[in-house]
Amino acid sequence: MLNLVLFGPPGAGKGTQSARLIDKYNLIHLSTGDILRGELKAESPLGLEAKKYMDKGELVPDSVVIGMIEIKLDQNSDAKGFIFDGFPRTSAQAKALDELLEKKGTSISAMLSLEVEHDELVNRLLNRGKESGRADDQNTEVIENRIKVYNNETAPLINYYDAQGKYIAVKGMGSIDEIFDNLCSSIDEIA
Ligand code: B4P
Repeated sequence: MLNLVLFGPPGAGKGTQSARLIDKYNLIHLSTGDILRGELKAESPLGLEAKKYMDKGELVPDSVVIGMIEIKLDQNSDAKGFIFDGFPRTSAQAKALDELLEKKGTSISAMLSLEVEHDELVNRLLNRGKESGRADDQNTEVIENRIKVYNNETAPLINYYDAQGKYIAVKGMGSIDEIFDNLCSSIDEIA
């Protein structure tokens, strides 16, 4: 199986690039952000609880997102592999993911980390906010908090995957096509 963690700060292009990678490599896309927004739209109890955190740019509690991923893995037991987009975001989530995959006799193949400059992240998110109406993309304070939370709680996962020999840095500045090519070159070396 090819199991990829697509990693990077908010606005790095994880969702954008995942949409293309799943077609090329025939993988299942698991985005915790998309799943949470789906719950929010359906106004489910989980979605309403998650909204409190998402609107402030804070992380939703680990137990909630780990449970969501477990359900999705079980629903896709015949998959050729997965792209994990926006998950894991904490060390508890990374450990839980390793355990869930081990139970299924598989593991993470690589963690691809998109590297993008701070000002470019803010510009991309504000642009998306204008086009999509996403509440967490419209307010500069919320965006800065998401980047701060990423630096404090999520970026340390680079060390976690590096220790397993799975961390690959990928240049995330440039056009969407150029970044896609960068990602494919890295994947083709390990696939
Ligand atoms: P996510 O949905 O994961 O959102 P994100 O990290 O902000 O976006 P992403 O990185 O996918 O966006 P993309 O670059 O593709 O999370 C939202 C919230 O959900 C979190 O703040 C948190 O509250 C919660 N959450 C999610 N997962 C969680 C977890 N595991 N644990 C706890 N909480 C969790 O796109 C950004 C924009 O840039 C797009 O408009 C795109 O078109 C544009 N773009 C992309 N590439 C570009 C390029 N090369 N050039 C120009 N524009 C580009």
